[in-house]
This record gives sequence, structure tokens and C-alpha cells, in this order.
Amino acid sequence: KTLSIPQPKTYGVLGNIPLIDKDSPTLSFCRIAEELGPIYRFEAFGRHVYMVSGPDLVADLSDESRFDKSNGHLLKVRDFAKDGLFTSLTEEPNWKKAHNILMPSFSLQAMRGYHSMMVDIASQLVQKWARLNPDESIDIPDDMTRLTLDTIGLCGFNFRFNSYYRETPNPFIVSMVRALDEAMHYGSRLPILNMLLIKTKHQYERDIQSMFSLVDKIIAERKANGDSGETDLLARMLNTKDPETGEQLDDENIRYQIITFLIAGHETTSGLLSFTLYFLLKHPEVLAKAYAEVDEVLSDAVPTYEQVLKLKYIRMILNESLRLWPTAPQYSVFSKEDTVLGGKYPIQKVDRVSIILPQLHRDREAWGEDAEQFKPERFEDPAKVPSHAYKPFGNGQRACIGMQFALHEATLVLGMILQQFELIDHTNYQLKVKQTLTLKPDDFTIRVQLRDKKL
Ligand code: MNH
Repeated sequence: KTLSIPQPKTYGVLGNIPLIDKDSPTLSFCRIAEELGPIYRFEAFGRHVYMVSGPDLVADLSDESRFDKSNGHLLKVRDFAKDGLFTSLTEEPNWKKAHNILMPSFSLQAMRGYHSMMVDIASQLVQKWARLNPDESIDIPDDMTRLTLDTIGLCGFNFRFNSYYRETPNPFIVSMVRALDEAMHYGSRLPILNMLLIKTKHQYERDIQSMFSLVDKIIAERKANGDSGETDLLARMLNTKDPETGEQLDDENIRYQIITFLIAGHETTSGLLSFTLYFLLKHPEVLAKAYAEVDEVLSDAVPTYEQVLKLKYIRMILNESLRLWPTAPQYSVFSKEDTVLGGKYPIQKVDRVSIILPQLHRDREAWGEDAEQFKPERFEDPAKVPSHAYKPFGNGQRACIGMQFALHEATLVLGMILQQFELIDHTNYQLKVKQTLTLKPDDFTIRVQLRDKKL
């Protein structure tokens, strides 16, 4: 026996669109789930998507024989990331090719090779903070974005954005952020309005061209200089053949991969670090344990690769932060055939289903009555983590390729921050979440003070 799937109030041709706050769509989807339950139907301009946030249903959606990644919500991002890893369909030949070529560069073992570059950038952050006057405050999302962008630039293609030496973001980033913002808003506007917004459209096209020209220049320069022993992602993309097809990636696809890494490496990890600092500020008992671990493990001025792996409690803090505020808050799959989801809900072939992570990650049956509370100890025993209620990096073969990269970087940076600084909540910050494609705390500043370490 199948059940019917609920749907919120509709508004003519707009369908359910008026229910969505266009500056934080995911939080609107969470609010509707709060009312309608683990699955509902969402309609826009005559098309529909199912919104799912129940662990049983997500377990079912994780069955890769029946469901595959959908990029229906990413079609505008494809204007500049085309068939790069993140925006491609699994059936597009370049997905598997790039996946095969790049997987080894993102293994846990491969992080050893990036470690010193990550330390280079993290040291710039620590030095900047150490030199602030006591009354100067730090815009956390801004400084974390400088860090993650500079890190992926250096590890990815030996390029220095030098974000700590500039007040305003690099022009590439201005273009990228504006293009991402437009890509997010485009789909929630009436088609006729999109046609009328000529200036926006022209800006969007200019932004895409400026991204392409910077990245193409980097690729051309590397090829002109020949192989000078680089071991970064670009070198790997230029020099490695896919073992399955024997083919290499072409230059155009390498462009899309680089843009993809810049988007992915820039927004999500910086959001993770920002939310984590917010949670540490508000949970002194967790912060005390974190200091204790850092003081025990990090004996040298600069953490080694092995020491980062020993920061187990910091890792748990990051996991818990990603539970409450998964910075990539939604992903989508489509059904390969007509099917019944969770044994209850009929879904048709090609129907799109979107997984609403902040809601899934706060499911009280899976996480307990204290699901809303920040408790890193939940991740003490990996066997006790309800895996179908925790998908911050997506699922299966289309899960995040950069997970180890993000976690190594974030653990290292938090370790280095806690080694040096006391964190001061000078505004008594109240969390305000802002969404671009990803989530971040908005208007979040802190002050810091050098710790007086009693040796
Ligand atoms: Mn990442 C896919 C979350 C950091 C590169 N990433 C995904 C997906 C999620 C995700 C969720 C699955 C999306 C989908 O199914 O549509 N990623 C994160 C989070 C962080 C993150 C929460 C940091 C925290 N990601 C990174 C970093 C990089 C990266 C850093 C690169 C350096 N991510 C990717 C790529 C994909 C991806 C590439 C697409 C992989 C594929 O489909 O083959």
C-alpha cells in the first residue's frame, strides 16, 4: 500500500516558489519539512522535486542501483563548470575519466604531499592575527575564505592568490561569487523576468569569460614551462592517463575542473571553519578539551602531517559542526526507474529527489532528543554514527572527492589557531546563517589574544 506525498500551499504558475526565502532556500525547505514531514513535493513553474529529510528514505536513496546524481539544480552552474566533476552527470564520459585520474590525488595518503603548502597558508593567517592590536576584530568568514582559497590555489595549481595581502577579494573571486549568486537566483525567477534582466545577464557573461581567461592562462603557462617537477593537481591532470580508456583530459575540461576545485575548495571548507569557531566560542567545555588536545599533540612550532592525524577530538568537533551546519546543505538524485521509496512513496522514472541535510542531520529518532545540541562526543565511536542520517559529503561514487583535503586542512588550521590564540566573543554573536550556494555564518567577527602558555 502506497501513501500520497504531501505538498505545501501553491500559488498558481509560481507553484510553491513564494514559500522560499531566496536568500536562504535550504532553510526554507527545512521549515516546510518541519511541518510536512520526511518527504514532500515541491513545485515550481510546472516542474516538481521531492524534498526528503528522513533517514529511512535517505538510506533508500543511497542505493546507487536505483538512484544516480541529478544535476538539475546545478544547470546554471554548468554555464561555467560544464562537465567538471561536480556538475557532470555520471554518464558523461568526462566524469569517470576525471574521477579515475584524480582520485589518487585526493587520498588520505596524498595529503602528505599538500601538508607543507597547507601549513604555508595557515601560517599567514596565524601571523596576521598575531599582529592585530587588541581592539581590532576579525571577520571570520572573510579570513577563512582567504585561507581556503589560497590553499586550493597553491595545492591545486601552484598559484598564489595572496589573499592575506589584499583588502578586497581577487577579481577572479569577485566574478566567481557573483556568477554563483546569479546561478542560484536564476531558477527561482519567472522566465520572463530572466529575459528582462539584460544587465544581469551581461554581467554574468562577462564574469564567466573572466574566469575562463584566468584559468586558461594558468594552464597555458604551465604547458609553456614544461614539466618542472610540480606535483599539484594541475600536473596530474596534464600528465596522467585514465587507466580505463588510456585517454587524458583535454585542456577545456581541465579548465572546468580547475573552476570546480576553486568553487568547491573556496566556499565549503571556509564555511566549515567559520561554523566551528562559532561553536567553540559558545561551548567553553568543548573548547577546553580542544585546547588540552592541541597542547598535548602539537609539540613543535608547526604541526607535522602525523600530528594532524592525531588531533582526534578536533576531528570530532568538525564532524559535529558539519552535522548541525552542513555547509553544502543539499544534493539531488534522480530515479532510474519507476520505484517505491522507503516501501511507501511512489516515485517515477527521472523524478528528482533532493536531500535536505540540515533537517536530516537533526532527526531526533536517529540522533536523540538532544539532536539540536552541539556534542562532538557523538562521533567518539564511528560505529555509533547513524550513517544514513549523516551525509555532509554526499553519497557513493558521487560523494565529495575533496573530503580528506577539507578535513586535513580544517584540522591543521584549527590546531594552529588554538595553539596560539584565545578566542574572544566581543559582540556576543547571535548566529545568522547566510546561503550563497553554501551556508556560512553572516556578520561573524571575533577578537583574539595570544595565549600565555605556561610551559
Ligand atoms: Mn566537495 C562533491 C561537500 C570540500 C570537491 N562535496 C561534494 C558533495 C558534497 C560535498 C555534499 C556531493 C554533491 C552532490 O552529490 O551533488 N565538499 C563538501 C563539503 C566540503 C567539501 C561539506 C568541505 C567541508 N569538495 C571540497 C573540497 C574540494 C571538493 C575542498 C576540492 C578540493 N566536492 C568536490 C568535487 C565534488 C564534490 C570535485 C564532485 C565529485 C564527483 O561527483 O565526482
